[in-house]
Amino acid sequence: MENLFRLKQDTVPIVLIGLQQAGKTTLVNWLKEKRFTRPKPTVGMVVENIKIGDMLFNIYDISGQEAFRENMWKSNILTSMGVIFVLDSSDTSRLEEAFTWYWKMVKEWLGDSYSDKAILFLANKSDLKNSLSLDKIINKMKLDEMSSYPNISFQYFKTSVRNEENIELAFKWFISKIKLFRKLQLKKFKALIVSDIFGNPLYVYDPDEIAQDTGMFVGYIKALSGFANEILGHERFKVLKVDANHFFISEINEHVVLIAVDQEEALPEARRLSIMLHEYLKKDNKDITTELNALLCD
Ligand SMILES: Nc1nc2c(ncn2[C@@H]2O[C@H](COP(=O)(O)OP(=O)(O)O)[C@@H](O)[C@H]2O)c(=O)[nH]1
Ligand SMILES: [Mg+2]
Repeated sequence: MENLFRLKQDTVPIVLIGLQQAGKTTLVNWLKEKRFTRPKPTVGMVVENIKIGDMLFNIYDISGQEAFRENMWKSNILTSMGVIFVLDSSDTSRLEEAFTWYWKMVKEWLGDSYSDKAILFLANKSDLKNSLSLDKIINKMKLDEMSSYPNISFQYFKTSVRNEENIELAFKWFISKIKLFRKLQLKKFKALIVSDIFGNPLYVYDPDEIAQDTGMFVGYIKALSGFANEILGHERFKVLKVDANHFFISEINEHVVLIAVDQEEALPEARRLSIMLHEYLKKDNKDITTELNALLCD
């Protein structure tokens, strides 16, 4: 029997954002195939599972189109452990636009209540003659101000996917930060309920009786109806705040996973576990009880 032990490790949700044409998809392709490509524009969002070092990343490559930014960037960022922001350093005409969105993310979406987040800033296309120097980018993007966000680990690199400049180095830094956060976020779950889409429970861990009864739980499931507007690739999720608890609810195929955490900083870990549970439930063997008990109660 394949076990859920691997739930304790790996598969980390990461968001890749930036304006169109910055090189996001090219970077994903390089991570997958170690070669430089000329991808077609990304439509909506593409999710890729990519192994880097000993970590499996669940990378959300989100279209830079304006329509997607507010919705898709925001909700994915809040529930991810790290963000990679890609800038086309040769495109001075859109630097201002990149500036606006970058700081919207930091100030409005991450805010100061949010902790344990890594932001990797890539000043990409450094191989192009007209690309701005790193100093200029730091200056124009006001990157020095990132030091006033102690809860965000921030680092920038001048990169070229084309020449493979600094890509490995940048990911080395990123992975080391993510590993640190993972450790800090464990053990913050208050409840975990897995059900079918009708609310019939397959697994219930709820020592504090937060969900109280299945009826109430089904109520939460009903709240999922809003999902229709928030489909994120193959994954549908929603974050609700009820009293002191944050609920991460996700629906994939015919399963719903509901995780309650008392601190929002544990939401990325909730998302990570949810993704893995859904992957596991897709398989024939649906006996999750023993191993989830071991995971949550040890
Ligand atoms: N010269 C150069 N071109 C790049 C680099 N990275 C990506 N590109 C090119 O920039 C274009 C847009 O890249 P893409 O990944 O589709 O951008 P996205 O919209 O951010 O996903 C493609 O033609 C890429 O080949 C780079 O480091 N140097
Ligand atoms: Mg793309």
